[in-house]
Amino acid sequence: MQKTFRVPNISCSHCVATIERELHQIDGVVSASADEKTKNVTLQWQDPASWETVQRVLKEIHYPVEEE
Ligand SMILES: [Cu+2]
Repeated sequence: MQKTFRVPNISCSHCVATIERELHQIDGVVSASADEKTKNVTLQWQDPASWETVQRVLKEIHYPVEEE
């Protein structure tokens, strides 16, 4: 699975580093790349990771995914 989504709370390179680090810790995440300027995150994952897990983790670290 691959998805690009927006995380409005991204404000600097530290946010980017935190998000990438936390996402990589989810079992099943293949790649995670956040962009400071666009506030977009591009993520690739496989089982046992799920979109629900990703959303929950980002919410827990105070970088919730933008509502669509
Ligand atoms: Cu920051």
